[in-house]
Amino acid sequence: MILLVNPRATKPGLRRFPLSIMALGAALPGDVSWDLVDGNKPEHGDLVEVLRQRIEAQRTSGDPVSLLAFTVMPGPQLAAAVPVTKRIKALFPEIPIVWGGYFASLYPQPVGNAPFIDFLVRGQGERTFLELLDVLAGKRDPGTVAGLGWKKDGTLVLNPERPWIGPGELPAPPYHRIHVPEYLEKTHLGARSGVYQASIGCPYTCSFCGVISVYGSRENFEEPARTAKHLAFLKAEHGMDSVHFYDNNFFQAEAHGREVCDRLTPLGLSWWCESRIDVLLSYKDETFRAMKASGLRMVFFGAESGSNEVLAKMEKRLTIEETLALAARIKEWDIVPEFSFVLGGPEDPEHEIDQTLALMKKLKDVNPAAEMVFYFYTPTPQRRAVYGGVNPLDGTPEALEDWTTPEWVDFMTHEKPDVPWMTEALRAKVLDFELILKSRFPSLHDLKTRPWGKVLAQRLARRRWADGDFRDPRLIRSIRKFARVPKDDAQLYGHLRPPAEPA
Ligand code: B12
Ligand code: SF4
Repeated sequence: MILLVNPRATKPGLRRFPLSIMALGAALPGDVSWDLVDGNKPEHGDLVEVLRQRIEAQRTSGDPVSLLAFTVMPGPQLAAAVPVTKRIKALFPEIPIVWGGYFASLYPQPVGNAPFIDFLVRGQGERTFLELLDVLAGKRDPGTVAGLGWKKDGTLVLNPERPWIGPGELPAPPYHRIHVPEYLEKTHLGARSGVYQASIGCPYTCSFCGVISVYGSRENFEEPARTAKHLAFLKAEHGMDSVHFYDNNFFQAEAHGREVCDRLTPLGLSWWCESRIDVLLSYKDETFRAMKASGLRMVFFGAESGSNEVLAKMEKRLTIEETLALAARIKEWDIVPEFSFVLGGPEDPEHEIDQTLALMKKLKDVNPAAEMVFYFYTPTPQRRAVYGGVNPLDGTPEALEDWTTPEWVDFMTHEKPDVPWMTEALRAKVLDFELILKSRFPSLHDLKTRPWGKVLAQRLARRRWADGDFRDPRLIRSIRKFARVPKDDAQLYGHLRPPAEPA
């Protein structure tokens, strides 16, 4: 029995299909027994105990656990994964443990340094995982498995990367191995929202992005008919009414985008995806019509910066003029754009931040429905040049446990990276602006602020927004804090949860 584990990455109400481990399980041959253990399920709060009981039960059933495979993303999921892996290894030292996913792919060295992890897999996992089973069965030398990281006399050996294959060559997600309704949650799109990924990778070269570090600058799509078939199943069998596409870059060639929309139209789903601004701007009106007709409600775009100079340094291949044009064009089709920004690069962050906040203001003038997403620049390992010319591994911890401290979790979530060029004052300036913006224009995603709080904060923010006065909005902050719906999940983000209130 192989246990495929998704350590807690989010709170139960936000859980989504655990696609990474579902993909691994689906690729295993029929004679290999496997199961999924999803730490995002509320009943899996104490994941060590869940795994311990499961391993004990398997021992007596005659199909003992032979391998534990963890998927780990940088951020809170890593903070949850480390103590669980460490404890399980201490309890069951004989069971091999393998880590894969974005953290092991971007930062293999600290994973390799951890004595409680035996193997790691970089990049696409399905075929590497299968070959690892041969290694464990003594049928293969670990040095021959592309994509594998293993230990030779206690030292990490990273085998060459494995060229990856497209989704069309991989098995369908094994929905029969999860309880689908548990994963259809209420979102701004619908009452029973699901997720899906129809392509792998991205063909661009943005020099701050973790996707191309892992998959290189290449993208491969599955056939639109296959996408529609899987989504039709989820709708017919489980009543899914909406879907977030997790593709890094959903639209590329216009004919392909058009076909996807045409195939989605009969399903009547509301949907969200991520796309490039320049790509959509190049599409014809009739394609926008097809997108709208197919239920496309919102598109997430990497606008990244309000400075063309910075965009060029990021190798974004985009201009602010294109971003403004797209904001206007997509408004005509009543599709909400969600513009994401990477603020605070190493060169003159103050000036760059001013330009970016100014662009956000203009975007709101052009298209008041546009949503803004704020991230702070966090250097990420790259295959080529790194935006800002910095060493992304500089100062990063060698020990895996050190990555789980709140400081490094803040780094990985791109919310509060402790980088030398960002001052507290600059960060506060961005956060104050964000607060006024999101009070003046309450976000569709904001399900946490009570309606009265939104109305009151909006009134107070209106004048400030018009006057461009973003300094120290203390009163608005207090109102929004007071109006927050209390957190319903005591285990939110593992160790990052606030300490329990004294009785
Ligand atoms: C779903 C998702 C989430 C979900 C997680 C749901 C869950 N699993 O419980 C949520 C919304 C919680 C989330 C949050 C975040 N995410 Co996220 N997320 C994604 C997303 C959109 C899809 C991942 C996915 O399921 N893909 C489908 C599967 C099939 O592919 P895969 O994960 O790559 O898995 C394959 C390989 O990696 C490998 N593999 C994976 N695990 C394992 C394990 C083993 C044992 C093996 C052998 C192989 C293996 O094999 C798999 C099959 O080929 C990706 C973007 C993307 N499209 O990949 C971002 C992405 C992974 N997230 C990212 C980030 C940064 C975050 C956040 C930090 C963002 C934030 N600021 O808050 C948070 C924090 C995460 C956390 N809590 O720790 C980045 C990571 C790169 C980076 N720069 O660090 C990505 C790439 C987005 C991006 N474009 O930057 N995320
Ligand atoms: S377009 Fe998006 S996913 Fe693609 S390389 Fe740039 S930032 Fe990464």
